[in-house]
Amino acid sequence: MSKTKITFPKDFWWGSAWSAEQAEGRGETGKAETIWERWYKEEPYRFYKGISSEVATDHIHRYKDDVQLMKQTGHNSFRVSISWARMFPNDGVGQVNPKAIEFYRDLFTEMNNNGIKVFANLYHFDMPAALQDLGGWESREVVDAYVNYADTCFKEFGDLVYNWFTFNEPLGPILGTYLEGFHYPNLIDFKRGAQATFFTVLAHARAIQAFKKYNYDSKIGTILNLSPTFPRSQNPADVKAAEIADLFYTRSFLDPMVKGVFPAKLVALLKEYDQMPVDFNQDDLAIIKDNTCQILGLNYYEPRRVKARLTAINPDGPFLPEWFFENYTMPGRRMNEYRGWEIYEKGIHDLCMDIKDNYGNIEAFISENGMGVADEERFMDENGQVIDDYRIEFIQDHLAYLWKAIQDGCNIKGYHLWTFIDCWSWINSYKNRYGLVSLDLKTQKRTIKKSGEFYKKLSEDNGFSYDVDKLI
Ligand code: BGP
Repeated sequence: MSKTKITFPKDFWWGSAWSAEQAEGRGETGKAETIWERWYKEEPYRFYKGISSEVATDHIHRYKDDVQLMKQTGHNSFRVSISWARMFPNDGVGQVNPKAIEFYRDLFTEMNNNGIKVFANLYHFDMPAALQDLGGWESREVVDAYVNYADTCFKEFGDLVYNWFTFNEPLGPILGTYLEGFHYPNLIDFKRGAQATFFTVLAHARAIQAFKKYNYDSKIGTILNLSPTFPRSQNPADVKAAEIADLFYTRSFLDPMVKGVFPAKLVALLKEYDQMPVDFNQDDLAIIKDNTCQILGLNYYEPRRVKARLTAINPDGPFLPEWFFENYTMPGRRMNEYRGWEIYEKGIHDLCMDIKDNYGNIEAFISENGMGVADEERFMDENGQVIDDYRIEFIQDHLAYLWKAIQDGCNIKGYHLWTFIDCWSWINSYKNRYGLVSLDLKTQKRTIKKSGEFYKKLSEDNGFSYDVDKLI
């Protein structure tokens, strides 16, 4: 086994990401209730160990120190999300909150002054609850409110932001809210989900339309969670199952947001099953066509493996994508058992190649990738540092395939890990820790993990030594 130094392109973006609801804590600026706060009040037992987002990682009070920690862990860029509920504390609409503007301007200035580029995302699962009551993403009124929020952010923070993003993982709230029951208000209704999908895409396009009038140097795009889809076998039934799963989970947002059109095969399938959204028109479609991504963030965690259905569907049950496939458990797969996700590092290469070959090789970067591990105190040394060699290995193995994708011509500009300091993970709360920096929940003390030290060196060296013969 011989190791060679693999080097990334000049000015590669090394960093990480998190979101407002997961990190900031409520604070004293004033903030509308979000769906997460509402849901916690109604069903606290749905959240791991009953922990809410009330305090989270208390970034709202500790952001100056946190920026120093970003530096100490090698960040030259970092993605935050801006809280819609904080910007518009009156139910997500009305007067903008001067205290929220002050907070984000201070944070972004602090980051810039420390050599950390600001990647600002607008929507990361955190709908103001009052707007959810109006129908959330099923409502045109909510799309209008979002565009107003987006436009306000462009105006107030445009001079401080390097890259903008309209949404993080827009598929997440659709799955969570309408199909799988892990986002408030937990409806099971595909057709309503299709409407919410359409309006999410419209909101994205209208935000880009609003952004263009400022003529900033920065770019705007979106962040998608994409799992390359693999059929169990080349049996035509398995291949067809994989193609349909891929339409639902990969092409549904990727095509309209990057190419400006919905995939014809998906539309035909929804028509056949009477699952098309009801409210859409030619003007909407023209806006979507004309306002597509200038940059794309790729969140990669796991592959999707599927097979043809073994059992018949219940025709009286609600329509779901699973009518067309079953998930396939590949013998011998490696798992991150804490999160229940397969570890398959080559998938990052396959994903990037798809973007190169089928999406015009649009400028892209890995916007999330990471490994959540439970009970990391087990791995603490006598100084309280988490010795997370498993995370370092996970990062290196993925980066090696990302490097290969770049050698193969992919237009990849950076890598952001999920996450910076351990943060609140929705219904999983603080169960799985993902950070380069550990968090003591009782004291809010932050301690750089071994992976945080590794990450600093990685960023300084713009690469690392690896046995590239291992790559397939
Ligand atoms: C992504 C989300 C993040 C983050 C991450 C880890 O899907 O964009 O917000 O939470 O996944 O997943 P989880 O928190 O569910 O373990």
